[in-house]
Amino acid sequence: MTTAPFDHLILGASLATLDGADYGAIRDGAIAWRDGLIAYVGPRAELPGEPSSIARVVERVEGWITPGLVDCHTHAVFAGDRAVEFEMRLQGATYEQVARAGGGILSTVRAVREASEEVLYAQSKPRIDALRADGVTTLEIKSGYGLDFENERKMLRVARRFGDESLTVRTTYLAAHALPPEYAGRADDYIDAAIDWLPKLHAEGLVDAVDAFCEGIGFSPAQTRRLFERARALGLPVKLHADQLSDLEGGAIVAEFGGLSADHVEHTNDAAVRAMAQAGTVAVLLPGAFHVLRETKLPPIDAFRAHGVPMAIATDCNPGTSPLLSLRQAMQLACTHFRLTPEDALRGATVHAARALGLADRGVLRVGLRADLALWRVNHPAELCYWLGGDMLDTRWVAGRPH
Ligand code: DI6
Ligand code: FE
Repeated sequence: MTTAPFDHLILGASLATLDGADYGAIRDGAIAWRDGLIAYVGPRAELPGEPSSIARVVERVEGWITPGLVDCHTHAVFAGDRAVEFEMRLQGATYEQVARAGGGILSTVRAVREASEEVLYAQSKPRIDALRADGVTTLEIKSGYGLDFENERKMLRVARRFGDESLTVRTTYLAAHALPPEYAGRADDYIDAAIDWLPKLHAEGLVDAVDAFCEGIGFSPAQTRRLFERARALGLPVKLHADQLSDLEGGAIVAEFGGLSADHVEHTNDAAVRAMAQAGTVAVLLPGAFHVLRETKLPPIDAFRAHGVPMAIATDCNPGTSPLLSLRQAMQLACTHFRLTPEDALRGATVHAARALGLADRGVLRVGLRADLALWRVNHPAELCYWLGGDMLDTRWVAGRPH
């Protein structure tokens, strides 16, 4: 008896492979996988042999198949919410004023510290479920609302629990997010502590990357560099909340460390863009935060394009500046606010986002890569960036298994 070369074969859908120009589109396509890896992707007409003889499962579907979406920047694990702060900002308070008055990130820190691990998990789960329901198959989650060893650890443990066979989770250590009240006036001491916790959490297998909030209301470039040096010594990749509210050379700092990504980047200057291009650092655009904060300073999209810096798009799902539960919606905002094309936005939420996480095995439909796919009820992939809201996902497959 001969064994079928494919576990699973899908016929009939159009494919946005993102491998090549014009979405890498293949109409009336076929895609097959074996052991969780793509084994055929191409036109149906070029499939070798009878479908029923070459695959154990043959499905006929309609719609468009894209790579599973990758949300490469979230703070989706937290407790409580900040709706009151939203109301304050609508009455004229700025994000920085709210933060300096003890609200902002620190109000979420209080809620996270009070929550047990179970409560933190239960409160975060609906958000993770919403992101999954809109096509996310790989999700990054940051710590950064614990700001002490036990509570950063609690956040990372909860984040890890969301990772399973139906969702890849990458965790990022963001203890350098805000200065906790017990360290008021002692930011350097706090960074020392955060540097000290990192190897312990890494030894527990809880850390995939290291991040910081380099900003006037966050940490200085010098403090960021000290943390990054420790990350480098441990072999951990870095990324950074860079140049969101002001230009602190954040993009250049990440490039200096050969980092994965500089995120936000509204105020990043031209020299830093060039440094990012040289280092292969991805620019992660977060249009949800831009939208909610009613920002007007656009990230240097043309410069990123001119210098060949890949642009990723993420939700930045967080309780303060981006309570955004759909990566497709972030793609829509990237098109409307930043004038990305829908094709660029889709690449931003797949292949470039995977790169921002250091993952080279996904984000494109190509033989040999993971069979992480999303099937959408749309007539054209641009529709993914066109609708505001709605329910367009038919099925997601993660490593070849439907979920
Ligand atoms: N920038 C952000 O977009 C989030 N953190 C950061 O440094 C916002 C986090 C929050 O306001 O809770
Ligand atoms: Fe963020």
